[in-house]
Amino acid sequence: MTSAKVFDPNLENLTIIPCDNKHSIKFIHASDIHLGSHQYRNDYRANDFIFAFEEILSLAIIHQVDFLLLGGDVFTSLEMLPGKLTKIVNLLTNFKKVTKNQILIIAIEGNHDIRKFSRGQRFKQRGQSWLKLLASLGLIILLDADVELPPDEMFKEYDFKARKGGKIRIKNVVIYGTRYLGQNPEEYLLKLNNGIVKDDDFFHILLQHFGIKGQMEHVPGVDYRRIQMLKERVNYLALGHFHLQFILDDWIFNPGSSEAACSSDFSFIRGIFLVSITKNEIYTKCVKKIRLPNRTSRWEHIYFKTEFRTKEKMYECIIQKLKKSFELDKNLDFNPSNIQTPVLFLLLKGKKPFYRCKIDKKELTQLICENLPVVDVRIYQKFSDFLKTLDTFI
Ligand SMILES: [Mn+2]
Repeated sequence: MTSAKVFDPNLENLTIIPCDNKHSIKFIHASDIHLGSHQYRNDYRANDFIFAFEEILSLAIIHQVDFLLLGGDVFTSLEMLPGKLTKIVNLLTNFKKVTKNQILIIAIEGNHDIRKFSRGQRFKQRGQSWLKLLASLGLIILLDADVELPPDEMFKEYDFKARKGGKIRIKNVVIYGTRYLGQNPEEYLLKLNNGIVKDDDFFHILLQHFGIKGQMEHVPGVDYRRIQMLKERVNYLALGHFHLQFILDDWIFNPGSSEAACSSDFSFIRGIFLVSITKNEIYTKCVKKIRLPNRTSRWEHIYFKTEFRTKEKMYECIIQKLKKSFELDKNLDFNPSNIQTPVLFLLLKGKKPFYRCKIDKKELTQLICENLPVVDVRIYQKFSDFLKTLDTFI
């Protein structure tokens, strides 16, 4: 599959997988799509994120789900190039048409959806997001409960006319959602819990954008013990925020990012959840993990034993070494639209080059992309002033 698919969305002719249990309710839980990522840096990579989104929408049709949950960070920042936003709007319009508006997309804002990316003036006017625009166009349902109101008033039923609300009922499922609650979501947990009406006739989902402490090293998150109280009223805590997938106690679910938004994402297990709920005496759920076809990556290490006289000589050496290493892999082609064409992570080690040989990352990236089957390059320089012996390097 290739990311070129985004230019020709084909949601009409998908083969639907028949459902074995007609009484079950099905949904897909995805998160952290980061649309707009890499849009200034690399167009092929920027399309990868739209492609991942298209893949999620396709899976929603193939599995005939009742709704689709997006746990925040749908966009990577408030800055979107018009061309990319147009593609996303067209994709959602087409999805709505093909599904006859029978599969609602339910989203919340993550920290990235409300973040200004570039330097310059501080962004003061809060409360804006592209998700709000998509909701106002009727393309998604944005759940945005007002957490400043008393608990019994904060989750207002979604109003399809005003296109606003904090909860929505689909069949026997009630979904509650708020925007990103900031750095200390723990403060709001009791209030959220009190706002959710306990009723065992319904299956309750709470959609939130925060992580759980301990699931990712050195990344702060909510203490698992403090969240226990929600278990009384919430059957499925649908999270977004951490790009690494995790499931806790068959109750807390975090699918991870849909496409690798940063270098560490490439090594994480990530994807989406396909959930089916059936009610007999009580509700039972079956959660299937689905991996999305993502962009591949590749690491290369180059060790400089000598100092180069010119930058050009050094670049030439890098290209030659990479060519040699890539030759072993005969299946690679030069089509950057193909997600099998990897992002290259290049680690340069050894003797620090002379000042006049200082690497221009942009220049070297371009040179590598022209000469090797890679879509983009990330260059890391770990030079030392003294040549280490080979054994310390190994
Ligand atoms: Mn994210």
